[in-house]
Amino acid sequence: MNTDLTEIAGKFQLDGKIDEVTQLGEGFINDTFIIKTKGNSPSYILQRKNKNVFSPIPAMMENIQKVCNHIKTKVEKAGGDPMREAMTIIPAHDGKLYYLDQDDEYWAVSLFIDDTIAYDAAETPELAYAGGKGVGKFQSQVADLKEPLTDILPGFHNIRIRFEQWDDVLQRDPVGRKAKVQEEIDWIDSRREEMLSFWKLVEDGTIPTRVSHNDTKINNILFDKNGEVLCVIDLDTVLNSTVLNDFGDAIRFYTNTGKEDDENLDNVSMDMEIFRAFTKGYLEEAASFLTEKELEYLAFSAKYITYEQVLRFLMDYIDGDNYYKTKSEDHNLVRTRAQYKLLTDMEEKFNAMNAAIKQLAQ
Ligand code: GN1
Ligand code: MG
Repeated sequence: MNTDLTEIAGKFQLDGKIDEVTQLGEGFINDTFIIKTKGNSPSYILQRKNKNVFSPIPAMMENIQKVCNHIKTKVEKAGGDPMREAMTIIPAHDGKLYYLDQDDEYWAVSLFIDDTIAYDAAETPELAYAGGKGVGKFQSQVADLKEPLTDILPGFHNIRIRFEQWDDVLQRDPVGRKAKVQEEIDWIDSRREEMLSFWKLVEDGTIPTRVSHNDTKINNILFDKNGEVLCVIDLDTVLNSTVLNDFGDAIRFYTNTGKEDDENLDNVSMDMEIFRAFTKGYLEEAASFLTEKELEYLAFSAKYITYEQVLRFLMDYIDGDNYYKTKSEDHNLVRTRAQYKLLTDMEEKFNAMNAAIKQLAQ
């Protein structure tokens, strides 16, 4: 990338003089950097937002700002620190929530919250419990956000729309990979009706639509040094959808005993102890607002989101790897198989998940 990151950072209303801008983490979607400043001034997160995924970016930034402001008000009322317990978006010098560079790329900046820990895996039940409380608390903080958010990701967790994309990619087979993955394609097709019948309940309002985060993997949460959740980050995907997406995606990520792209499928399974711990924390915060129908489908949502993830990785593989950043030619296929292994283990443990939820919800 030839972009001058310091110049881009200079377009925003930062405190202090910029010292250096360096890459942070390896996101699948956006490019993320940290801006260090001289002296005692704060650090910042700089992101190039992926305009092929989120569209339009200005509306996405408005969504994020609405959610941040709403949470800040809640935190203040509860006597907390709104600068640490909610994200702070830093506007550009012209007041916009983003900067558009000469290559038509969108950049955004937020305050870096220091003295926090981001985990890549839920190593202990204690951490999973704290994460569950974090996701539940986030949902309860935004539960009364009445203004609708702009849908900048049409069909994100909507399996009906995913199937439209799926059918289209399979029909096009743009890079000739389809014939190699017939077995994997059957995994998707054999569960189509089951998944659609769940989504119908969201479409007809049986399962309510609320403000949801939609990308609740553990590294999208900042923990404080005592292991408590401080702040939920990565708000790009906040949407009006079912909150079951958040529970399901968290279970997909937290309970996996292997990696999301584990090549050794023996490593991959669903850890029921982590499931119980996350769910306990989640229900402590969320049970008061969840409806009976939402509770009834909690365990199913873990299967739903994991299935969707199998579909998305496989669809991207067949499409020629246009969506997710990949590190090898068959990376998306490796991810597909690892997530499918997780799905089949969830299917085996479905009754156990439901029993645990029943007990914890009492
Ligand atoms: C992406 O951006 P990141 O890494 O937090 C993706 C999620 C997937 C996840 C898979 C906008 O999340 O939906 O579940 O990768 N985000 C988007 O790890 O597509
Ligand atoms: Mg993220």
